[in-house]
Amino acid sequence: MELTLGAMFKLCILQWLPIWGFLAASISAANMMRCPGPGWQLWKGSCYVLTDKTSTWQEGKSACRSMGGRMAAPRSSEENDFFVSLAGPGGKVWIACKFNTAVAGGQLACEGVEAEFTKWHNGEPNNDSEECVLLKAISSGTWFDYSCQNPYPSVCKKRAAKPSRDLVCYEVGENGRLVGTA
Ligand SMILES: [Ca+2]
Repeated sequence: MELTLGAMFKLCILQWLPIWGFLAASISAANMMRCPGPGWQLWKGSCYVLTDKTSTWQEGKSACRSMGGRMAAPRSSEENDFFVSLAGPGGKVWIACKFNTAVAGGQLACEGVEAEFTKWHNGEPNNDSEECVLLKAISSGTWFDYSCQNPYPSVCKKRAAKPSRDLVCYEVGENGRLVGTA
């Protein structure tokens, strides 16, 4: 490996080499994970963003796919709180929960599977004609069943990018310190 002093260069290492493995381990895993493009926020190994336009629930689902992700639903109280921060003060956002009206009584599916975590507002769900689920930051992140045709932003999610397991590259600054992954 030839190093050029006094200039920024790219350092590529094989992570299994012990000495470089130690160096790589000194950089936190969180810093090594990245989210694509502007607006995506990293949270626990996944990237989240709101669609930039309001739309029906179904269009929101398509918009998430077109950004390489999928519409997301919180799976825990902690993730629900993150959705609240993503929605911003007063925000109302579509989440990937929808009632299957083909089932008697309507079965709630979140991200395509039967919902295990829910956070209904008092009195909700309250209307058989409201099949989609809206999370309201202004109501402490509680959920409301809503008509799917209403226009709101949707929460999209995708996995954060990880560097290759075998070869990882870092930018090295003039002072010899690692600047970041390249
Ligand atoms: Ca309702």
